[in-house]
Amino acid sequence: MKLTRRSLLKAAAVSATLAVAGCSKSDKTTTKPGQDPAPEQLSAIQPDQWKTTVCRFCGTGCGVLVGVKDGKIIGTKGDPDNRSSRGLNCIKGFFVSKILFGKDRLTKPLIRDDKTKKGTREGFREATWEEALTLVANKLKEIHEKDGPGAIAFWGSGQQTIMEGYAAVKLWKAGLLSNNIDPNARLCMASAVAGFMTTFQSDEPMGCYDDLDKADVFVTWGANMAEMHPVLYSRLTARKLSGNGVKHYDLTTRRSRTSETADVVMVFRPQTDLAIANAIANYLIQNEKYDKKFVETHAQFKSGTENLGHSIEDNYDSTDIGKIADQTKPITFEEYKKRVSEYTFEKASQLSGVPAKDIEALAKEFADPNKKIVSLWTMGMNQHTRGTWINNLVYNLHLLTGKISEPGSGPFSLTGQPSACGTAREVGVFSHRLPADLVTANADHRRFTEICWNLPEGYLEPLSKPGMHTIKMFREIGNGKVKFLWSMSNNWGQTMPKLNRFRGNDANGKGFIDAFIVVSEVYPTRSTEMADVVFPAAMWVEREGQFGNAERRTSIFEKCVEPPGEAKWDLWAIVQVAKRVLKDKKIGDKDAFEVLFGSIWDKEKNDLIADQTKVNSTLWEEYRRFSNADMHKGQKGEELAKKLKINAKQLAPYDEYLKQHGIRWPVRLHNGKWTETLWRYKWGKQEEGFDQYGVEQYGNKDNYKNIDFYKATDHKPTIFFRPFEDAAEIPDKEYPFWLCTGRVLEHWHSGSMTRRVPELHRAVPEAFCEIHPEDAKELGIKDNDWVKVVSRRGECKVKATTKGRGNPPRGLVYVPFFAEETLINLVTLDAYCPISKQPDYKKCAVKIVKA
Ligand SMILES: Nc1nc2c(c(=O)[nH]1)N[C@H]1C(S)=C(S)[C@@H](COP(=O)(O)OP(=O)(O)OC[C@H]3O[C@@H](n4cnc5c(=O)[nH]c(N)nc54)[C@H](O)[C@@H]3O)O[C@H]1N2
Ligand SMILES: Nc1nc2c(c(=O)[nH]1)N[C@H]1C(S)=C(S)[C@@H](COP(=O)(O)OP(=O)(O)OC[C@H]3O[C@@H](n4cnc5c(=O)[nH]c(N)nc54)[C@H](O)[C@@H]3O)O[C@H]1N2
Ligand code: SF4
Ligand SMILES: [Mo]
Repeated sequence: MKLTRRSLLKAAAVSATLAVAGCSKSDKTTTKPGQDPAPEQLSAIQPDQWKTTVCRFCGTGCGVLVGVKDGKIIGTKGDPDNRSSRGLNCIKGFFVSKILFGKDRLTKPLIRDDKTKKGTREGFREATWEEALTLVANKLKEIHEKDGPGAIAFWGSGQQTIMEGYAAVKLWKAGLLSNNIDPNARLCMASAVAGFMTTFQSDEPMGCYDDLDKADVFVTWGANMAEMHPVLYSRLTARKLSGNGVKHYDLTTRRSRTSETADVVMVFRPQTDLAIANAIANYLIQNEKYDKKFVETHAQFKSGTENLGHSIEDNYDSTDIGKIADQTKPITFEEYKKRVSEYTFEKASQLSGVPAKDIEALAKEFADPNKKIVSLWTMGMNQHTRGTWINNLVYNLHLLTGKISEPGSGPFSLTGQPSACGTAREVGVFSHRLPADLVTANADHRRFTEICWNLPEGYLEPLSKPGMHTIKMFREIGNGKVKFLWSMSNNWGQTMPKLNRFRGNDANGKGFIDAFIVVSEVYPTRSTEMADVVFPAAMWVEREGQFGNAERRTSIFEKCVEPPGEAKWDLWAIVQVAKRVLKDKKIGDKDAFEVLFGSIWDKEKNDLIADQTKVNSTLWEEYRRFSNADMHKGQKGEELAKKLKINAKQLAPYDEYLKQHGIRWPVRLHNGKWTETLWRYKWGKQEEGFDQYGVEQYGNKDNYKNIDFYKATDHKPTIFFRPFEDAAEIPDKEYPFWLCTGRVLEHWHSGSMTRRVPELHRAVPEAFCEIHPEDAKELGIKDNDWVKVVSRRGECKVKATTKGRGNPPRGLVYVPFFAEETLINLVTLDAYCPISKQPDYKKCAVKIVKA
């Protein structure tokens, strides 16, 4: 579609309705003409102070200024000094402060007295913190001692603050020597991480949001940015409107809001993105349209284990194929060329249903040396049983053409949660990881961690054995092997795939789990229903914290108000449990709690230090040691720091992040100023955003295009041959539809927060099942009829619509997962990518029955 008047109006409408401009700082209480003010903002009352914060929803990481008067929030607005969002907020950010005020906030610790009521919101009594903490610590200790570190589990979140994640990792990995800690980011970013690590040996994007202002071509490879990253999407549409001939290709399995403004919409059969990406690579090679010199200088070729089958059974990881799923071997360019040659446009078109001419058009964009291309993706590529592969395949295209680490060109993996990067990935809240890209299986990495944490040599050796990734963890909870679970800032009782493994109405007769469950929450949810103990948490700006967004920007949000009732900071609860669990334990000849958490403990008051800035900055300084070689100069970690190239992720001192309204790592002290990096691996002036420090220290700045992928083995990222392999479950006669699940603009995940904001709730009050009009007609289904969505695992009841925001093709239905009464995850499949272990919520087979 050309940019016609109609599409132009649509694009403008998207940006206008989704993004609300922030006022300038001098214009504190008034709103601009044409701007839709929140009721609070109409107030004539002046706040005492505007606090600097960031939105607690998506990975865009928009800045939000919070107006506080007499200890109460009286208004919010976009932060013009936040360089990720430049004053914009979407509708969720606009209403974010209202999530604090739901009528049923949890304000007291709860203990379940009546176990027969497990699975409901009844059977609890209120308790004191002392009683609840002691109970939890005793249970944890008892199970840990009796059944070992494999029987306990912590499930964290990309919505925890960075230091909450860090403290949890320290307690679990160093305190309890258990690798059974994993985040909800496993459901979200694991394939992206595995993609980065396999291709570049270094996590997180090389580029940044500034690329959106400079690109000539955008490709969304499975992302509904208009609804899920609205502020970034408005930046993309702004570039389209201002740039000359800027084009957007939307690859998707269903027409979404994002498709509406795209120039070319390529609706493909689920999973066949693998074939499309390969066909583009094949075209580039066959027609010698790739950048030969770039490939010679900067790339190596590999293939990996193939015919991986599917991880549907509990023990997939220990099967012959499961064990070697991540193995790779070097191949020559010629071998790569030969194998990829199978993927002609015709073949890709046949598999995907996308016209060959559209695939060719996109291939020609990559072939054009003068075009700058940004690839963007989120869950379409990550929630995929070949998620690591498809991430690799998109990197292939940018490596083959050298369209990477250049302003305006690069592959950009979007993150979902506000701190998926900052928390889950950077401090290593994963079963196989340690802070700063280090992994538990590597002896040098464990040794370096011991140095940073003042642990005796060899202390972390027990971590060399892998722990349980999320799906394994929950399968083992269902099977009774994991006996203790503590979850924080997530709602697994609703968001985990194939919920019937532990929700009770399982076809295999499994009942509710009998593990001891602790849930840290702010509202009653499908997870607190299954809890034995509920810890009431302080949320968003009721405490001070840091988030790290999709473009490597770390930001601080200030504490603005006190939490309600006895709700407490999650980090406080972690340290209080640690205090009790580690009582009388020694590390070497020292007190274990003192070694791990002594620096943030107020001995006089026998409590966590009250000043939250002090707690966060103390832990931050400790965490910085993982990323700053300078902090090890002249000490025993110096050699290892050099060997591990740990400087690659430099971080600034804590307070700089508030002063600068967020900074993108690597951060370098340059001419006396802590300066951020926009394009990693590209040599150039630091003050212009290029990676002077990393390249200078570890790389070669005179390389072709002045790029050096210094973290990659031999400084060469990998171009992978990865074939097309089909989805885990494919529609058949009995279950003839693909089910795709996802989100809507107004709601956040399980809806626990956004459904308590009246404006957001009213906008989308219930879930729905989008279906193609012809399919509906054939089944005799009219709009708003109740239907049952039934899979081999379970079913749910929901209203059908043929007039939703999205338009699925024939044979595919779409249901969002925000509604706890719908519980679509009773229907989904928990097959995962054998490398990243991320499950695929985007495809399984269902039938639709009129209810
Ligand atoms: N409003 C709102 N915004 C959010 C969130 C929210 O809950 N609400 N959550 C945040 C989080 S944590 C996340 S992870 C992101 C999710 O952001 P998105 O991934 O953009 O959203 P989803 O609705 O999960 O997924 C929709 C996309 O999956 C694609 N897809 C489906 N099957 C396939 C396939 O086989 N291959 C490919 N390549 N694509 C496929 C569809 O085409 C569609 O573009 O949103 C973040 N932003
Ligand atoms: N069917 C289907 N399921 C999916 C997906 C999908 O596409 N389809 N996507 C998956 C993805 S990508 C993701 S990221 C996950 C998200 O899954 P979850 O993270 O499990 O879901 P959320 O609703 O975000 O849960 C966060 C919870 O934390 C609570 N909370 C808020 N603030 C605080 C706080 O400060 N402290 C504490 N302790 N709690 C707090 C909120 O009330 C909320 O209930 O869902 C996954 N599930
Ligand atoms: S939800 Fe995302 S896009 Fe919207 S204001 Fe928050 S961070 Fe920005
Ligand atoms: Mo996510």
